[in-house]
Amino acid sequence: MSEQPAPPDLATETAVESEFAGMEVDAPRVGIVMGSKNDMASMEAAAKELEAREIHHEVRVMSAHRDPDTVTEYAKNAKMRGLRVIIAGAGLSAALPGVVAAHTELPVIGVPLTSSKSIAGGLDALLSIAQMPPGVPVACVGVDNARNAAVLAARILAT
Ligand code: RP5
Repeated sequence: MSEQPAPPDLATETAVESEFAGMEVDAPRVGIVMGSKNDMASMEAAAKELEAREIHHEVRVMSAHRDPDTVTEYAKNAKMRGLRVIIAGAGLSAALPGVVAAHTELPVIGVPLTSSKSIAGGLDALLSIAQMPPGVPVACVGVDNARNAAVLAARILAT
């Protein structure tokens, strides 16, 4: 005797439907944020890499120091909006990746950037991003290596 397929669990289906209600089908999976429009020249390498891999992403400029409320709101809503990974680039006292990580459970990849006021070739930003306190991790790629952040984001999405 052939086995009958299990009847649909309507409660589960309804719960799943409501979870995805309002979420765009092609919502961005990766958010690329940076502390200044002056960071765009370095950070566009991440966007190019994601484009080449046909990974839907969005790009925003927001500073942890200059626009703290915007950063908080963005990070808090990121998961609900369908984002799976956030790439955050910043220079100098590069707080942006850490502040984003403080407000979301999504993986955050920090990109330390050089800027006109950097010291020690971007070591300031590198340490700001890498030296997160225990319990609030931020992955950190090399200085100005936004492309690697996108490659890592792609690998996270593939898991
Ligand atoms: C950081 O300060 C930004 O990420 C940028 O790398 C650096 C300098 O910002 P601008 O003065 O060039 O806007 O917040």
